[in-house]
Amino acid sequence: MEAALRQAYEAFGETQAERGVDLGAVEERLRAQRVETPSWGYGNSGTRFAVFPQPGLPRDPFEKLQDAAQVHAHTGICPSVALHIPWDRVDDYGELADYAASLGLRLGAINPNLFQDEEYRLGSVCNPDPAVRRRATDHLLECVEIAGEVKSGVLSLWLADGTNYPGQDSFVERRGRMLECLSEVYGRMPEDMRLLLEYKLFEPAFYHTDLCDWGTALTMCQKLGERALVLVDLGHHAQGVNVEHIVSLLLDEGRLGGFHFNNRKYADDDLIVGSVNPFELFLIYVELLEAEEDPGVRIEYMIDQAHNIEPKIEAMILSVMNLQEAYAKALLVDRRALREARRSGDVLAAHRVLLDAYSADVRPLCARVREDLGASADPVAAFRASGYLERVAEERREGRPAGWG
Ligand code: RM4
Ligand code: MN
Ligand code: MN
Repeated sequence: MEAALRQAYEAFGETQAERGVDLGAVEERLRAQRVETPSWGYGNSGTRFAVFPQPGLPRDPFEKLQDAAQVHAHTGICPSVALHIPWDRVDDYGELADYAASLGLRLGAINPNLFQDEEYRLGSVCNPDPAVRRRATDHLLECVEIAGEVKSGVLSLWLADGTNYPGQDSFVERRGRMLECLSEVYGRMPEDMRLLLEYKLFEPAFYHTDLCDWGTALTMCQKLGERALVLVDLGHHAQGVNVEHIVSLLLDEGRLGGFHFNNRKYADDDLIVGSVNPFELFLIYVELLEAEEDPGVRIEYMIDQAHNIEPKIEAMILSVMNLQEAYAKALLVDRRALREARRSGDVLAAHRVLLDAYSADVRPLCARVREDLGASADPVAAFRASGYLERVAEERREGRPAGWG
């Protein structure tokens, strides 16, 4: 560790010791933090209007894993990668899993794609045509198989189903169709597999969305069974919705399955995690602290991001660093003082307990933890200095970059 950083870390340690913080325990939890990155975050993506090409993009799932391995090497906490099928379809999933292992990675959540085929114009599992529902269900079953082959215990499902015009279809019938299809899939999942159900307010449908919020997702999960859990994507709510409250409610119901971290200003913007609203991220982690201490609780922490103008690997690294910092700050919350302030009705004392933790500069702490993990104190600088991007830009000149096609 550089001298200046070491000094900053020591000063931080002294301040926290005065606050009664057990720094060893905080560091242990930071070392155990895990974040899964998405294969699709390394390939091409764009807005509705344009895709801006970048040099050195991966051309297949194997190369996406190479890029993900860079993120893990520099941050130390991203050993797994989510796949999107068919974007990441390969002939031999065992080979892909072995390749991941050779890079020090493993394959994570399997994400089916029920939104790009022509047949899904009126929806997938909610489609009025039983033949289309059959096709959608078969794709989900294929993804259960793949999850088994790559030893991932997670099927992560987002449905684009919805309608564009009032009167277009029956809400209730659509819900029944969804339940029927998902029940078949749930029934075919092995005992140790979990189904994560992700909701989203709108888009691509503009009048109604079949799974539009935590309530529609939660009630569906309750009907399916206890291994069906809700996934919260931070960009999938109406403006002003209190996401940390939703998180606490789902935890209390034992139905919080995981996150898709990203950030937004307006809608599903898929920006760098913590870039627009870092305080929200901190507050979400505050809600998670106690639940994480329950050994029965398993939450998948995943990033779901699309980088349109920013360099992809660096953007992913920055997202992970922002997650580390948000978690570190949450771990500094004086929970005893918070409980006391709440009990005595001291509104501002309670609020200030949070502000006190939030305002700490945890960068030296996170740098130290990353070094302990064998990663980089300054991941972005280290990645830039490594020359990786220049190298792959040269190696990957030929062929077609992977993307949402
Ligand atoms: C959706 C949703 C899904 C993601 C797709 C690409 O908005 O967030 O999780 O797989 O985008
Ligand atoms: Mn998502
Ligand atoms: Mn999204």
